[in-house]
Parts: sequence; structure tokens; C-alpha cells
Amino acid sequence: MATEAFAAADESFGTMDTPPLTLKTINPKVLACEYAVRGPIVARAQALQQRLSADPSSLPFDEIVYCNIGNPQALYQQPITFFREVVALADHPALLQLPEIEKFFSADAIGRVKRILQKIPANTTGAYSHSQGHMVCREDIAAGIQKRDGYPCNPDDIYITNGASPSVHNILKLLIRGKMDGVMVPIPQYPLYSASIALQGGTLVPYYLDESHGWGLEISELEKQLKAARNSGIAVRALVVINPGNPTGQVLSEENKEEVVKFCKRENLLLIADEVYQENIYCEGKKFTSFKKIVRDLGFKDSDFTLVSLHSSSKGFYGECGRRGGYMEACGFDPLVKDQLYKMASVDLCSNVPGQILMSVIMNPPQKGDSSHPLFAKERETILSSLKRRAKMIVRGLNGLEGVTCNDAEGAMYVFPQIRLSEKAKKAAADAGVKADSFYCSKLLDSTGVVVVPGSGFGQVPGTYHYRCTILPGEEKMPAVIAKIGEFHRKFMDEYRD
Ligand code: DCS
Repeated sequence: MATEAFAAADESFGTMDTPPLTLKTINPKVLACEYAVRGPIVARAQALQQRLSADPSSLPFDEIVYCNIGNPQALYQQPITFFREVVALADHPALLQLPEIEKFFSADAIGRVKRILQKIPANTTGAYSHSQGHMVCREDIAAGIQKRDGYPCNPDDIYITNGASPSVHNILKLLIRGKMDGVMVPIPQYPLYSASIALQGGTLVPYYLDESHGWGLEISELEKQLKAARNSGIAVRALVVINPGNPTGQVLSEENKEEVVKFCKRENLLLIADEVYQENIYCEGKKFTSFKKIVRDLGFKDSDFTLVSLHSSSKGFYGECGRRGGYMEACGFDPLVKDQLYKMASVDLCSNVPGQILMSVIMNPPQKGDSSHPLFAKERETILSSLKRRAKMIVRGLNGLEGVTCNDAEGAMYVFPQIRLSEKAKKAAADAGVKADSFYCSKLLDSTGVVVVPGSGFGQVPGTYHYRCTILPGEEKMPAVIAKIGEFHRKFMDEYRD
């Protein structure tokens, strides 16, 4: 069978005129993989950006506002001083010799860098590290996790990666053996999961979040979808939970998380807890509790429960997406499987060392009494309180529009409004050969310069239409962005009224 397939493929790249790679001869799993956050609408936005640079009066707006991606510093969010001081000094330790160094860098950043560099072999960020990351960074991350959860964390369970994305790829690579292996993923979801499952050739088993209950996660839905998948022969192996949610912004309650843990235990599933938005909580009365804490609170030890928890330097109040820091904590893995996970990490040699250091300071930030603490606390509070105001502002604006409903962004960085589109609009989209939500989003881009991502890129209940918009434009700009979206929406509704 396999030989036949290759023989057939050979024919298509057998001649000298055919390039070694064509769409017919590349890995079909790559073709099956989609990632809407940087999809066609964004490509169009980049083309419009070029037109605008060449001739600023060529379009009905004067700038492109990138609300398609959770990339805070691209929208001018400022980095946290302490984190940058540590990374800068670690990369150029000659600065530590300057006689007036304390005028430019805080005393605790200097102290932190000295401590880290002393524990790194050859004291340099320019050498490969242990494949899971330098032990000093893993120890600081583990100490941060322990402080957060109140339970021990073993640095050997930490795998530092270039952002959380490679952790997701690695864990799915480890898990998925073929088409009949299934991974339960929320719908709507962050498309890294669908993309990675497609690349590994597994099966995505969807479970729908309940929009009418604030994008709630219902255990009955998990049970229903698990049963359906198993009945069709799929070996369901893992459950992904994104909390706080992307693109949906919900923060799960503790009781709900307990139910999820018990469900995984009952059904023998690996729980993959994507907790990259753990510091982005805006909802009064809700707080972040890690799945690790819930698992331990329920009395499950490593020997009883297998859990992967993900975190990243890209999100939170730091938004250091370009630094590529992230980690996964893998709890309760069979030691022989851990060896394989280590082997996979070692094939990549190691993640970038400045990203490792950054992730370690994020998990072990200045404490009360440290010289940097007042500035750190102020920067943190300024960013988080502004995000909270922006989240409320945009939800209010969207809910004021005809045919639009939007749940609160309790956490994360996005809103995911539902737009009720007329038959006329749906027909116009079909005539243009695009999905109705893409049609709406590309019209929005063309008339306002605001870039959002169609809901179909994340998955949505068939027949419903959404888009995802970040809450990241600067607070002073937000009213204008909301006004532009509103003005466009009113015109669109009038133009396509049935
Ligand atoms: N998990 C979730 C839920 C995410 O939203 C993201 C990034 C990641 C993992 C991986 O990010 P890093 O590799 O940078 O750690 N979010 C993308 C998004 O939806 N907008 O921006 C990027």
C-alpha cells in the first residue's frame, strides 16, 4: 500500500522539468493545516499597508490597526523594565563592569543577573543549554509555580521552549500515532491546536463551548463528544482546555475545573491545560487557579494523574511575544516516556537562552522590599487595569450594534462577538466565493483598516458567524477603533438588509 502510494508520487516528481517540491508532492498534512490568525485577511492588510505607505491618501483610512493577533508590543505596549534589564545585562555582561552601572540598572536586576550567570556554564547566554533549559531558570520557574499553587514543583518536570507553541507541537507529536488518535479541543479554539493535530495526522475531537452561558464548558458536552468519537473508533487520548479562553475570554470556575479533572481521570485522558493567559483576568470575583492546584487539591498525586500545563512570556502584562519564552510542566509522566520527551527536546538542542532567562524572571518577579518592586508593581497595574477598561469598553460598544452580541472578556486578550448576517450578505459572500464571516471581515478591513480574524478560523457552531478582535489597541485609540467598527457595521447592515 505504502509502496504504491510512493510509486504514484514518484511519477509526479520524476521529470527534470518538475521542481523537487510542488503542491502535489509536499506533505499533504501541511496542506491540511490552517492557521487563520495569520491568514488571508492579514495578507490583504499587509498589501493595504504598502499602498498606504506609497500614497497615504489612497485609502479611506490612514492606518492599519492590527487587532488580529495577541501581540501587545506591536500596538505600542511598553515592556516591563525589570524584565528587560535582566535580559539586557545577561546578554551583555560587560555592562556589569561599568563604574556607574547602578545609575542605569536597578540593584536587584544586577543582583539577579549575577546570580543567574554564575549558575550558567561559562556564564554566557551564547552557548547551547541543557535541552530542557538551564537548571537555574527551571528552578526559578518551579519556585514560581510552587508559590502560585502551594504545591511542590520539580524542575525536572519543566521543559522550557521558544514560546508555548513548540511545547504544544512536542506533546502532540509524542501522543498522536495516527488518524485514529483523537484529541478533544474546545470549539471555538486557538488554531494552533487544529494546525498541530493536522500536522501530526491525528483527529480533532471537538467539544463546543456554550456561548449562551458565557462560553461555558459543559461536562455533558464533553461526555457526548467523547462517546461519539469512541463509537466511530477514535482512541481519544487527551483533552485540551484553554483557560482563560482564546478566542472566547471565559475564566473557568474552580468547580468546573474540578469536574474537568475528574472527567479526565475517569476517562483516562491526558489533560493539556493551556494557561498562557493566567495573569490576564479582568472579571470581578473571578481568579485564576491552575489545573495543577486543582489536581492536587483533589488529592491526586503524580502517580494518579497526568497533566501538561503551558505558559508563555508572550501574554500576561509583559506581552514579550518576540522573545519566544515559554514552558510546559509535565506532571505524572512515566519516567520512560519522560526520557522520550527529553529526547524530542534534545533534537531541537535547546530553546533560546535569553527567552529562558525572561521566562524565569516572569515566574520569579521582584518582591515587596526589592528595589525594583515599586516600579514593577506600577507598570503591572497600569497595563492590567487599562486592559480591563479596554475589555469593558469594546464589549459595551459591540453589544450596542444591531444583530451583534458579545460575551464579556473575563480574561485573555480578545472579544469574540457573534454577528447575525442577512441572507443577502450570505449570498453576496457565496457569490464572492468566500465564507460569510470572511466577507464581513474583509469589508471591515477595506473600509476601516481594522484587522480582525473571521470566526471560521477558530471554529463556531455551523450557521453562526463571529470574528475575533483583540482588546490591545492603546486606550486612547480604543474609542476611535470602536467607532469605526460601529460605523462600518451600520453601513454593512443597511447595504445587505433583506
Ligand atoms: N496558547 C494560546 C491559547 C495562545 O493564544 C497562544 C498564542 C499560544 C498558546 C502560543 O503562543 P507563544 O508561542 O507565543 O507562547 N496566541 C496567538 C493568538 O491567538 N494571537 O497571538 C498569538
